[in-house]
Amino acid sequence: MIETGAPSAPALYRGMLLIRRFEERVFRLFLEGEIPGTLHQYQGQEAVAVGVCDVLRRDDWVTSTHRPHGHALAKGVSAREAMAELYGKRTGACKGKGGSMHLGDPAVGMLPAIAIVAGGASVVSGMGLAMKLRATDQVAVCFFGEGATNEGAFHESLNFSAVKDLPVVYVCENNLYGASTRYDLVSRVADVAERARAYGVPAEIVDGMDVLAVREAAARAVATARDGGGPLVVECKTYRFTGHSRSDGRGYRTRQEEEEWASRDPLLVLRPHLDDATEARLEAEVKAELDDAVEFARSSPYPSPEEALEDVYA
Ligand SMILES: Cc1ncc(C[n+]2csc(CCOP(=O)(O)OP(=O)(O)O)c2C)c(N)n1
Repeated sequence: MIETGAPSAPALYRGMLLIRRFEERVFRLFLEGEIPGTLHQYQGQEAVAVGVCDVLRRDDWVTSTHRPHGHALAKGVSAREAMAELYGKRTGACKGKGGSMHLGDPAVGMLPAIAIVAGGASVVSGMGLAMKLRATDQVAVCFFGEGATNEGAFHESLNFSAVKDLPVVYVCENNLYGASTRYDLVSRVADVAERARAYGVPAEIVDGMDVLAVREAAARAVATARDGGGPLVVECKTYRFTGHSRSDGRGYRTRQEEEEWASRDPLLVLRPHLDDATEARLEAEVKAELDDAVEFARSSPYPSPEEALEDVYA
C-alpha cells in the first residue's frame, strides 16, 4: 500500500488478480464442501477495493460489508489469514470465529466486516469522530453498496460526518443490484452522488471498472479528508460478475447485460499497461500464493470450544 505518488500498474494488476483468483478458488472449494457457510463474491469489483486501498496508509481504517474478501486482501489481510478465516480455522484473521461475512483485521486497519446492510456507515462516523478528537491525521473509509443508501443509517451517518467535518470517505460500489433488486426500482434518484449532495457532502462519480480512475478519485478524496476538508463520497459504477450469493440463478438480469460488463473487466481494462512477461509472472506469483494459502488453511487447527468465550465484550 502506498499513500501517494504515481500508480504502479503491475502492483495494481497484482492486487486485482489476487482477489480474482482468490474468489475463483474459494468458489470451487465451497462447492467441494471444504468451505462452510455461504459466500458473497467480489469478481468484477476488484478495481474499487484495490484503487482505494492503494492510496490508504496502514493506520487508516476501512469498514466493509457482506462482500468483504476484496476489501480485506486489498487492505493487507494476507491470503493465508483470509483463507484460514473462511475455513473457520484458528489461524484465520478473526481466529476462525468470523468466517466470510466478518472478515477483517484491526492490525491492518480493517474492522471485521459488518454484514448488516449500511452497518458500516454508522460505525465509520464514530471512527472519524475518534480520529478528529485525537487529532490524528488518519482517514476512515466506508465501503458500501448502492442498496445501503435506502437504509436510515446511511443518511444519519452522512449528515453527522458532514456537520462534524469528519475525515471520512464514503465509497459506494454501485453494481446496479441490491441482491435481485435493480436500483432504479427502489430509488427515483439515479446516482448515489446526488443523494450525498443533499447533505452538503461533495461527491464524485467514477468508472469503477478502471482502477486508475478509481485510484485518482480516491487519492483526491483521501487527501481532502486527511487535510480536514470533511467527508466525501466516491461513487464507483461497477458490476458484480457472479450472483449475489451462492444460490442465485441471476434471473433478474440479462446475459447480454452481463457480457457488456464483462467486456469492461477491470483486469482487461488495465492489461494494456502491462507486458506479457509481467502478466505471466504475476499469474504465477498469485497462483503460488493461493496454493500456499489453501495448504495453510487446510492444515491449521479449528479453534477449541473454550476459545468461543475469548475476545468478547462483557
Ligand atoms: C439491514 C439488512 N437488510 C437486509 C439484509 C439482507 N441483504 C444482504 S445483502 C443485501 C443486498 C445489498 O445490496 P448492496 O448494498 O447494493 O450491496 P451488494 O450486494 O450489491 O454488494 C441484502 C438485502 C441485510 N444483510 N441487512
